[in-house]
Amino acid sequence: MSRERGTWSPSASTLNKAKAVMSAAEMSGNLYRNGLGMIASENIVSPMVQKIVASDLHGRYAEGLPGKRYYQGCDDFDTIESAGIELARSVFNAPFANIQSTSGTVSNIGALKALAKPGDEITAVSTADGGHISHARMGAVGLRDLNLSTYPWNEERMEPDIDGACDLIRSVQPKVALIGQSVFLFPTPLKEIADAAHEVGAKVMYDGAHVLGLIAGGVFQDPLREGADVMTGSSHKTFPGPQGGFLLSSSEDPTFQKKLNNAIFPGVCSSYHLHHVAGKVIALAEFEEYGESYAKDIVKNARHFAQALAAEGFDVLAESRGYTASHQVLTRHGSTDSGAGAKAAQLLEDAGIITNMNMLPGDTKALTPSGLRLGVQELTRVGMGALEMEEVARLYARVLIQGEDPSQVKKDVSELKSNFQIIRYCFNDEEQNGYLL
Ligand code: DSN
Repeated sequence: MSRERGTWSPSASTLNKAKAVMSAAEMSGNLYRNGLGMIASENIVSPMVQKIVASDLHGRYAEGLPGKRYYQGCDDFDTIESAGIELARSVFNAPFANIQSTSGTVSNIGALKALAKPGDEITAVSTADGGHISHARMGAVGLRDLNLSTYPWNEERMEPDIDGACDLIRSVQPKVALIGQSVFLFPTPLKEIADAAHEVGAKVMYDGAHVLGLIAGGVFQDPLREGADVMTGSSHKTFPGPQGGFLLSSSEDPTFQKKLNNAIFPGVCSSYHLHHVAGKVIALAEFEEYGESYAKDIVKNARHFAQALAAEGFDVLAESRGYTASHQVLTRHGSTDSGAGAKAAQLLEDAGIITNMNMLPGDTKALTPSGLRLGVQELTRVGMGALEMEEVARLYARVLIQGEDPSQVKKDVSELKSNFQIIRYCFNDEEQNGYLL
């Protein structure tokens, strides 16, 4: 086919492929609009964030820091990023904030670049116990060629065994003591670990990806005051911004701060998705206004949901600790490595409830785990409370305990969700209290 410049009309098959992609994206949106999004690492962004993410910034470049750029045309973006750095410092109560990283994992790679050299030792939670893949040799830790030792795990308390972790740190003498998980039910007793780490000259890195909104909302723990030197995190989980990352520090030392900034650019990012940075800034402003009540409501809902699931007959982990102190709830659906978690997740999806299978203590295979990890941050964001948590637990029971046909349950899921179509905890326009999904 000859293509005259500027006049190319795509062949039907190319156009159809693009249309199929557009339609798949719309259907994905409908899945969540009519269903219950309960993946603990996801959230929905406010309409103002959606708008700025779709702005002209999506195609622009910036490198460096505000006022010190390698490209022209950045003055307005400098205003945005400077406001964002100030807001992040305030929202996370951090002397240092870098808001450029494009994901939590990228923040982790950057932090590990700043804190360690290839061949150094690192201690972290194992992926089997809920550590993130970037804490493992298969991920960022391996990319940086660090020698990993993992903390012993206290299954009853669902946290590192603190004495064991401190002993490990004292014996391995790592450069980095990494704390934090993707399965994150309870705050980590950080002070003891930080004391042991600092005693052997290690830096403490806290991965707050999942719980960043809860930390900023003052309802989880305060890592930067409890001994963490650096805190990394995602901007799109309990912190309800667009996908991206943060790198924060308790350090006032300009040389260390420069090292952290350099680790992101030029360390691991060239340009850094300016539209998402701008979205993070709006989300930070919204969080400053509404974050505290959002965080409180998330934890209240998670506890209530866990109790309601237990009352329905589910095996909910960590009963002795009140099930959860975060946005997450863990349920066991069969024996170790049985794949019961995968089957449960599929049945729930057939009923319009979107979750993820998850390894629980004892499981060794990521694709056939026994459990589910559930998050209530998205349901909370559209205004669901205690009554709805009970209703959702009943819907789970109909599918997974009573064995009802998921397609029947799906109708009631959709009916429930139809009453929760407004995004809360964000700036409103003049006509309505919140925005339609
Ligand atoms: N793997 C994601 C999670 O769901 O926890 C985090 O990157």
